This record gives sequence, C-alpha cells and structure tokens, in this order.
Amino acid sequence: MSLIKLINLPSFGDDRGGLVAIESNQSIPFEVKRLYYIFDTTDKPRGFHAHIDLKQVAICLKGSCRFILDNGSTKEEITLDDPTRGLVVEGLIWREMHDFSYDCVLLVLASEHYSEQDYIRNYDEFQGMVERRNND
Ligand code: T46
Repeated sequence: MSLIKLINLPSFGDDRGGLVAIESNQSIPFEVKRLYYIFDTTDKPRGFHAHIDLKQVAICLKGSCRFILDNGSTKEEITLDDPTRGLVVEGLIWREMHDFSYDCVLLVLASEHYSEQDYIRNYDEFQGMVERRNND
C-alpha cells in the first residue's frame, strides 16, 4: 500500500475565487486539536522525525514543497502544490520536507496538542521502533 494518502478537500470555488471547507472528523479523518503553519521558508529542509501517535494532514495553501515519507523500508515522495488536496501522515512514518518554493505556506492539521515526547528525532531510534513493532 502506498505511503502517499491524499484526500480531496471539499472545494467550493467559483468565478469569485477558491474556497475550501475543512471539518474535523469529516473531510479530516480525526478530530483536529491543533493547527500550525510554516511560511517564509528558506532552502533549508525541515522535518527529519517521526511521530509515535500523532495524525496529521498537510495542505500546501500557497506555493509548493516536497514531502518524503519513509516507513523504515520504503520511501515515497510527493510534491504538494494544490490547496484543495491534503496529505495524510499517520502511523510510524519518518517525514522530511524539501524544496520549499519562496512563497510556500504549508498548513498542518494535527490530532493532538503539541508534545515533544511524541517525536522521534533520531533515525536509528525510528528504525529500532519500526523493527520492534514489526516483531510484535
Ligand atoms: C511535522 C512536520 C510536518 C511547538 O512548540 N509547537 C508546535 O505545534 C510545533 C509544530 C512546533 N513547536 C516547536 C518545536 C520546535 O522547537 O517549534 C519548533 C520547530 O518545530 P520542528 O523543528 O519540529 O518543525 P518541523 O517543520 O521540522 O516539523 C513540523 C512539525 O513539528 C512536525 O510535527 O510533522 O512539521
């Protein structure tokens, strides 16, 4: 199964412009407890971590950026450049974000409040956790 899970967000654009409506537990497959957005990006990549329990949907509201998703054995990538599509990132997935366009605005909807304890920021630790889960 592909690591890239995209959802089409309900879009009500017309000749006045675009409009996307996002609702917890509806267009987004979880209750949204937090959102954050990334902007004024540089050429520096971001991410380089996994989450233990967090579910997220990333939506590139403006510009573009490239996500790399890695489950410990497979890596897949996708360029987000469409504000009507969301990338669902859930489960034990290492994520990296690269190639931000100068105008990129990346919105992320998250299922939990911020907790540094939920982050795995070391790749070896991530791989160890994947192996332990696969052996369970
Ligand atoms: C993710 C990718 C897609 C907070 O205090 N609260 C927050 O809600 C967030 C998201 C971050 N922070 C703090 C933690 C760090 O001291 O802000 C700092 C920068 O966070 P980080 O280096 O984790 O940012 P990114 O862009 O590498 O990763 C972010 C999210 O943290 C992460 O959950 O999946 O975007």
